[in-house]
Amino acid sequence: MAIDYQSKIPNNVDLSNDRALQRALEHWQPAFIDWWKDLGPTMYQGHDVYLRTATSVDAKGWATFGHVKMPDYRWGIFLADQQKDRTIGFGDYKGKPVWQQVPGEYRSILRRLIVTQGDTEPASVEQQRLLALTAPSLYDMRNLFQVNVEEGRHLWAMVYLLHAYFGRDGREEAEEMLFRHSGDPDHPRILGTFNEPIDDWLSFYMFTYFTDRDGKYQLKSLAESGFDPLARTCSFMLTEEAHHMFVGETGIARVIKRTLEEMTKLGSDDPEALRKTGVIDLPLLQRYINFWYSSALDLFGSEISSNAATYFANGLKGRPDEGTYEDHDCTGTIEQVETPNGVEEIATRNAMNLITRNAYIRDCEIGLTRWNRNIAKAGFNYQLKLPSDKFNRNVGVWAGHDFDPEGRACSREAIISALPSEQDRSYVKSLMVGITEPGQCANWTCPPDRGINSMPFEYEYVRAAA
Ligand code: BYC
Repeated sequence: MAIDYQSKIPNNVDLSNDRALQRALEHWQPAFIDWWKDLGPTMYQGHDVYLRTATSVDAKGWATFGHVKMPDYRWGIFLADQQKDRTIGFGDYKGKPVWQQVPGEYRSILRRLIVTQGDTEPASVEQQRLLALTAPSLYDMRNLFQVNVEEGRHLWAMVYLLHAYFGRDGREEAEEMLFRHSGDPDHPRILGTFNEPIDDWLSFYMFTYFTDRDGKYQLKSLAESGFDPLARTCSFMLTEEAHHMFVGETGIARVIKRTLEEMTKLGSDDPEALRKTGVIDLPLLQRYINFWYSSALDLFGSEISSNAATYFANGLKGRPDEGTYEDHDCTGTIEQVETPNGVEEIATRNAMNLITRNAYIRDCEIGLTRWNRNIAKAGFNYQLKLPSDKFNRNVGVWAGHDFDPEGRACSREAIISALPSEQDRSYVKSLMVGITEPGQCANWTCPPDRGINSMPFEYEYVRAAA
């Protein structure tokens, strides 16, 4: 169905034919806008920002670009088109028609999955709210805002499901989404990483590379769901997610490119000498990778999980790209899972978090290979690496065990020294200066190869309202 932009809430779910739901969502809308104004991007709410907005949910007609004030962004409800005769692709109900309503016996687990997913979206906006003040260019500032408005829309996606399919409890959960806040000691966000501050741009690029990529893999798993409205909304969210990971990958690549320029000029990779030129040395970058990657691994839950087995058995959450697997039942097979007690044989259904995480890890490697190729091309013998999955873990079988980035048992101090130090963080913060001249770029990074939507880097992506 085409997107209806005439309604107060843009949608392609025929909202105007369900007055009760429309009223409930119109009631939630001002609370969302208040939250956005209070806890969304600071300072720039009145500026015109060059944003893309969804115009259609198919691959061809996705987006339109134009200057918009963020509070006027048309947040709405967009689901990928319904597939005719879709059946459940895995678990005990494989081959049965997908559900258009919530099956009563799975109501509370489905609600929990949707709430956990939804909670991350406003969390990330809150985490990033001060970043615009130190944006390294207007291009970057625009990308930050694009990511933020789309996370806001992803919240809308989950709130729609809660309102439309979970009655009063759903409405209460939707309110809670705006009540919990990232880092709030009394009402924190649900998952660990989403309470970590993101107060410098290196962290933002790491977050969009590693944490948004967890988002991609979780959404891919939920896009397989037998609960069809969840599958359809996650399918469309995935199309928006791709740009966020692009921001991370190219953001880190630009930092590396700039550092390599200074390394080449100096003929040295000495961090001290490089810091005098105001760029980010590669060992510091590695420590940021160690931090954000290990935190992202925690987001997959435990390697051995009866929750994950239940989700799979009941057709609620599959594996990413479920269609590429041969066995969609997974009852008669086992996985070898490494644990502190040695390798254990675990029923495949109980190892779903690990299987999803392994796909994620392979995807993470792609960026590292590209970055390392550029380092080698510049003639330097340094390789960025993903740390071992045992390093710095707070969730799962390795939580509470001390392993270094190579996966060797180590002292607590060795872990701490592989993570960003206070000195690293304050050095990175010292580099953060807001650049608001079109076409200018902070010294610690460099302009991208191309701008947004064929516009040049020099374009005024963010401007004061006329
Ligand atoms: N922090 O069996 P376990 C995104 C809890 S990011 C705190 O090990 P399970 C985005 C767990 O809830 C993607 N608690 O794990 C990115 C459970 O609690 P209960 C977000 C954690 O349940 C950037 C207990 O520990 N989407 O979209 O198999 C910007 C034992 O659980 C953590 C989703 O996560 C943690 N890290 O899997 C914006 C998808 N990990 O039930 C957005 C929905 C686990 O005992 N969520 N716990 O009270 C899920 O599928 C699952 O909840 C998880 C955990 C994968 C997170």
